Amino acid sequence: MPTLSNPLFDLTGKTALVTGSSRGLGRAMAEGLAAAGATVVLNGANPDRLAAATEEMRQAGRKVGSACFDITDEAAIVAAFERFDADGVAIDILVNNAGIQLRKPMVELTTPEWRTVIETNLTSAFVVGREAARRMIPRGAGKIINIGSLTSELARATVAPYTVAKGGIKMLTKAMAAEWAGSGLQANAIGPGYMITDMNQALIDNPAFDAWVKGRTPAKRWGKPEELVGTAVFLASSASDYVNGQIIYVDGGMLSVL
Ligand code: GCO
Repeated sequence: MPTLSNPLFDLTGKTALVTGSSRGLGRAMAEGLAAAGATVVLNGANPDRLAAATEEMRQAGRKVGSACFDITDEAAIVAAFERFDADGVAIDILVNNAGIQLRKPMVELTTPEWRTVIETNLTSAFVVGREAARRMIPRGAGKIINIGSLTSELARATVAPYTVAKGGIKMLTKAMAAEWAGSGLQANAIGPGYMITDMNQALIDNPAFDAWVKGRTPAKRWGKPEELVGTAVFLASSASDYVNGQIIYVDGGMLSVL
């Protein structure tokens, strides 16, 4: 991980909670925020996977803790933030990353399946964001980074609930800015393009889809999770103190071309 040269991007003394950070994009962003000086609180619902990730980062010398809770369980979220309060942990940076994908034509989709994706990918960002903001507002400062998607802008067949949720993430980010910017918080979003993750492995392994991504993306390749780190550090740092309600696409140019 490259070292920092500009204090604007220095996260020393800050604590960052990254939901869904045992692996994938969340883990990559957690590593990057830690490399920029933050103390990172990893989150996941699977205690074994979370403990392993936490230990790996601790062995690497990172300042890291963990909070095991399911981001679809409001009581668990509230209890986690009450534990932060009791332990004197102030969450300065929240990355609402946790999410799932469910690929199925809408005519075959059940309503419970629809609700599960919306709850996991959108409602969770509201609930965790609300709990974080309730603590950030009295401090007059805080950074909220929601993770959107190319599908925050464009739809793809068979991923309707994911698309609707990620479109909601874009507008939730603006709603957070509308209500909380005046209290010193900055709420923004990152829209990853087609990234190499476990969630996308089935697509990567599909030669036709792989060729489509490489042909449709000006950069002619899938993105790497660590390629989100620069944008995450920017939005988590004082370098973005006058940036609010924005979504920054890290997509190899896909959204910019027909
Ligand atoms: C899909 C993928 C996408 C990517 C990403 C693109 O099935 O099309 O899962 O949704 O994960 O969100 O920005």
